[in-house]
Amino acid sequence: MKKLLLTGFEPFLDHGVNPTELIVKALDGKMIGDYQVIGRVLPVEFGRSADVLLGFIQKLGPDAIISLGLAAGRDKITPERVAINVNDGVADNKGRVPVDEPIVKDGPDAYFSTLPIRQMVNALLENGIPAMISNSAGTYLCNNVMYSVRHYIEVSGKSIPAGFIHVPASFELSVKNYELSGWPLETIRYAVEIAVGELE
Ligand code: PCA
Repeated sequence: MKKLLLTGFEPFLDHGVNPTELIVKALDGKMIGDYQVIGRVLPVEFGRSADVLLGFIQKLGPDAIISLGLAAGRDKITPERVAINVNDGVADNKGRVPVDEPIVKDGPDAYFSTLPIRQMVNALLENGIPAMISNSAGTYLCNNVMYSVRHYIEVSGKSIPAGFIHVPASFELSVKNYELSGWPLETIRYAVEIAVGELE
C-alpha cells in the first residue's frame, strides 16, 4: 500500500470556506486505488505554508504528494503544469503582501509538475468533469507550495511524484458571492478522486 499526502488550504481572503480543506478532511484515511490518502490542511501564509507541508512530508514519508487549492472564478478542474520562483500577491492570512520576491533565493526559475497531469485531465473529461491543464499556478500560496515541494524533492534527490491541482469554488462560496459560480462540493471531491486514481 502506498501513501498519498493530499493537502488542502484553510480559508483565505473573503472566502468563508475552502472546499479543499473540506475535501482533504473527507478523504483522509480513504483508499483510492493503491493509495491510502493522508489528508492535511495548510495555512495560507507565505512564511509558513511550505514549511508546514515539508514537515508533513518528512514525518509521513509519502509516495506521492498532491496539493489542492481553490481557484475561485475558474470553472474547471485545473492540474497545474508549472510553478515559478516568485512570491507576489494579495495579502496572506497574516497580512503579508510580498512583491516580486523569489521563493528560493537563486533557485531555478520554475519546476514542472511530476504528476500525470495529461492523464488526469483525460480521465476527468471521460467522466464528464470539465478539466484542463493550467499553465500558471499564479504567484500566491498555491504556486508557493508547489514550487517549494518540487524544489525540496529535487534537492533531496527523491523521486516522489508531486504537483498541484486547482479546483473551482463550491456552492457554499457562490451562494455568498453572486459574482462567483460554483460546483457542488461532492462533484469537486469526486473529481479529486478521479485525478488521484491516475497516479501510478
Ligand atoms: N488557493 C490560493 C491559496 C489557497 C487556496 O486555496 C491560491 O490559489 O494560491
